[in-house]
Amino acid sequence: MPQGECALYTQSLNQADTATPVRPVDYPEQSARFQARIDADDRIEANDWMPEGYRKTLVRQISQHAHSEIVGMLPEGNWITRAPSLRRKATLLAKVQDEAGHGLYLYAAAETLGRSREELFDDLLAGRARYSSIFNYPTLTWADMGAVGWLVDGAAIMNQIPLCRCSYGPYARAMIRVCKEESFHQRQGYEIMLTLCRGTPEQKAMAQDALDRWYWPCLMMFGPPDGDSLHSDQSTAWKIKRFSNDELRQKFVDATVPQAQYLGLTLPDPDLRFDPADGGHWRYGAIDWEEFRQVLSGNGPCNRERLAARRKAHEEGAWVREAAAAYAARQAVHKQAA
Ligand code: BYC
Repeated sequence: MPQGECALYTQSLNQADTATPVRPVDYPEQSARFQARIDADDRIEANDWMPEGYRKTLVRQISQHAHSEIVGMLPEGNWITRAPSLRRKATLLAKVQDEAGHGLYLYAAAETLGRSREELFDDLLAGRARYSSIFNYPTLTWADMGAVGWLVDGAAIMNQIPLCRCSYGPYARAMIRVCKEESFHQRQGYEIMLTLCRGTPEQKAMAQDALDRWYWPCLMMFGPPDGDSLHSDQSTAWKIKRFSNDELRQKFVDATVPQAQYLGLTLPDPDLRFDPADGGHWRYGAIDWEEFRQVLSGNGPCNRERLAARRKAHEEGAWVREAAAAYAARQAVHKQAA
């Protein structure tokens, strides 16, 4: 396959290249040529030369993203058996299955950078890898399915649309389909909220309660404030990131306020105010960054439960992996004999 045409879902990467040992230093001339390609908005492909820092940053971000999708199935999976109607159940089931698909595209994209899915998954199960803070919160009522779809998927879209233009081709291409599906997820969540808000006073109160619990953690999804962001400067120079954490957070708040108003719900932020400067923005109050730090340190409401659930699923799926490997080995023997 010629350079630059590496397809995402194949095993056809140039094996010699991916097996190249990690270089202890990057080469200044190659680095300068690489940066020039980035500056010219060229797409970097799996077999292209890249600085080790770029590779590592991408493996970190893409694998964290993949883990988020897989762990993110748990809070919503919790409600599949209790959805209030067949239509709601079918839609929620489809959404949760989509998240599994996103995880798979993303693990495949990370594999193009030379780390296997097994290694990445081991990192998650051993607690060495991160996944999004948001999935460490519980889903307590059916209204949470509305709030998660509307706000969590809404925040995900805000963050992921710019990733469709990320400099690394396989990641950017994976994001295109992910974003289309996230749009459907966001709408299904908003429609649940709308139905509850047009229902009985009890249903509307349930929607408000879900909004109260999910709003602030959703603002934290965008990462620490720009001044505390470790990776933003380098990731921006490499065009992995196109907007800063705070810029995306502001866009999200600006989009969410009118949506909440339409629902007749109140955002749980007494300091929220409209600022006409700079084209008009909704300025938000102080975020509790201590809560964010606690969740990242493993002390969120559901951190232990989430990892335990993933470990259990992994152990219970061992026989499927073994059967698939045995089948593949037998097929290889048949192929050789033919
Ligand atoms: N949670 O230097 P910074 C979804 C970490 S999937 C946990 O700003 P960066 C969905 C960060 O990793 C949603 N950790 O980092 C799925 C770093 O620590 P390390 C997931 C966080 O990478 C199913 C440290 O804080 N989306 O929406 O430049 C159902 C410093 O941060 C978080 C993605 O993964 C967090 N929220 O920027 C429904 C998108 N924030 O690694 C929905 C791709 C920060 O040095 N990822 N940290 O130990 C990104 O765009 C970027 O990685 C981030 C952070 C904006 C998240």
